[in-house]
Formats: sequence, structure tokens, C-alpha cells
Amino acid sequence: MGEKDIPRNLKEEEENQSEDSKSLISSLPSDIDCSGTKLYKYQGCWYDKDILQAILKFNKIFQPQETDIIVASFPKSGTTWLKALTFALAQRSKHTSENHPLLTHNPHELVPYLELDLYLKSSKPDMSKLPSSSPRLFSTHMSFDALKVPMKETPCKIVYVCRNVKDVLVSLWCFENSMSGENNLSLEALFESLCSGVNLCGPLWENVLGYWRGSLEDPKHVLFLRYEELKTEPRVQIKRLAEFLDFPFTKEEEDSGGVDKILELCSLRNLSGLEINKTGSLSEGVSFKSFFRKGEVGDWKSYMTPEMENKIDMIVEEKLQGSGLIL
Ligand code: PAP
Repeated sequence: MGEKDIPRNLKEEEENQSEDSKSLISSLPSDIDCSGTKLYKYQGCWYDKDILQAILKFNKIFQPQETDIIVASFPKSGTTWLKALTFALAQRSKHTSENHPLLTHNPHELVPYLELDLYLKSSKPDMSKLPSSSPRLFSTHMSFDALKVPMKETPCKIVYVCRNVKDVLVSLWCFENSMSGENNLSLEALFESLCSGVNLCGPLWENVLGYWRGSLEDPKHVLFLRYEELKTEPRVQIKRLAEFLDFPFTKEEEDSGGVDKILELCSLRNLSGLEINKTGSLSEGVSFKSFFRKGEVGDWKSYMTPEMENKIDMIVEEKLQGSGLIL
């Protein structure tokens, strides 16, 4: 549909919304992150202008369905893995292992971001064209407070994954530099930015705490997972996830190796070796292979100094004090 085909009152409504959000954004606290991007603080978290506009649009017009599933995380906490696992679990009755969509698509294509794909690219995303239906699968890095705005009447299932903050830092640093093609963002600069909390979707502890509290208040709708536990006890965690999503494994599935098949399909080794993930990229040019690196717990030890370790541990401990959460 071309711009001139948009009905006049719809176009006016969109223009008004955009004016409203522009004036809201200009009234917010702002700062510059370590890569020079201007960020705005909205409901306790930092976003750039385009992403914030997308979040505001999502807040206004997203119509949740009870069966929707949303994969949430702070960047580099295990999003790609959790997207793959959630897709494989929730859609398992529809696909055979021979022609499974995860063999030919990157998990980010199958579980689109609300604020980084759908509402960033369109004022009114066409939900009939989603890669998955019944349930619809979405993902997000936005804060729990922002995400739950449209879900007052119709809460849906939210599954959050958190990861050790030092491993997140190193993963993010490697990702940023793999995209720019050279090491032009120093680990120290990214470290200081993460410690100050002024980074996209940060502060990290605010992002994590929002979902942590959400999971305590409403465990039926918010599941809190840890990357490290997915690594050490994958069978336990995937069964927990399946039950939470209301797609529990049957005894037959368990006995015939159904749990292990999904774990193998979604493993870093399998996904990173697929042709699509070796050669493909997102429409913005980010190559799929940059989402797969080592996937190791404690990889930060090869990069961070003891001083960095102490500083970030102290900050996180202080920020999480009293929450019952340890990162
Ligand atoms: P995103 O937020 O940009 O989507 P995300 O997937 O959360 O990134 O994080 C990428 C990390 O998950 C990488 O960790 P590393 O840099 O420490 O290696 C990546 O290797 C890891 N990862 C990706 N897919 C998997 C998987 N299937 N199993 C385990 N870890 C994975």
C-alpha cells in the first residue's frame, strides 16, 4: 500500500501519534553511550530514538492474544538459543525434523523482535504474516514495565533469560567488534558504559530485576531462566520451559528421545553449522554467524582484569540487594 492509499484519518492519526511521541521523547533525560549514540531514559531504561518510538507504538496498538509467547532478554544473554528452543517446543506438532524451519532460518527470523523488527519497520505490522501462528511468537529486549503496558487485559506468556553480567559484557564486545570488522570499541569503554548503566536497554540490572520481580509476582505468566542452568541441566530446564508454555512433553515423547532431539536441533554446534547461519544475514546486514560464538560460561575470565571483575561484581551486588536475585 502506497502512502497516498492510506485513509486520511488513519494517516492523521499516525502523524498525531508520531508528534505525541516526539514531544514525549524530547522531554526525557538523555545521554550518549560509548559508541556515541544518543539514548533516552524511558521508564528506567535507555533506548535510542527509533527504538523508543517503536516501543511507544507497540504500547499503543499491540493487541495481545492469550496464547502469545514473548521471549525476553537483555542483549547477549542467550536470546538466540531461547528463541530456537521456544520455537521448536511451541511449534513441534507442525514440523518434522527433516523439514524443520530452524534448518533453513535463523532463530531471529522465526521469532521477530517487537521493537527492533515489527514496530520499528512499520506503524501497523501485519500480524497475519508472522512466521508462527497459534501461538504467535515474539521477542523483546525492552523493560518489563514497557512490555506489560498492552497486556493488562490479556496477559500472555513471557519467558526471560538472564546471564552472568561479565559474560554478557564480553559477548557484547565481541559482537560489536565482529560487526564493525575491526576492534574499534575497547573492552574498557564498553565496561565503563555497562557499569554506568547508560547502554541500549540498560541498565542491565534494571532489565533483569523487572522480569525477576514479574516472575515472582505472576509465575503463571512470567518464567525466569538462566543461561548457565540451560547449559548445566538442559533437560530439566527445557521441560520446565515446555510446561510453562503449556506444551509439556508427553511420556511417549520423552521415551522416544523427543527432548534430546529438540536440544540437539537448537544446540550451538548444530545451529552454527547450518548453511543458513554460516552465510545468511538479517536485512540490516548483520550476519547470522555473529550470533554464534563460543557459548561458554565464564569466558569473561580470558578478557577481564581482577579490578574490572571486582568493580562490576560490587555494582551488581549493590543493585540487586534485597531482591533475592544473584547474577
Ligand atoms: P542477541 O541478544 O544479539 O540475540 P544472544 O543470542 O542473546 O544475542 O547472545 C549471543 C550469545 O549466545 C553468544 O555467546 P558468546 O558470545 O559468549 O559465545 C552465543 O555464542 C550464544 N549462543 C547463541 N546460540 C546459542 C546456542 N544455541 N546455545 C548456547 N549458546 C548460544
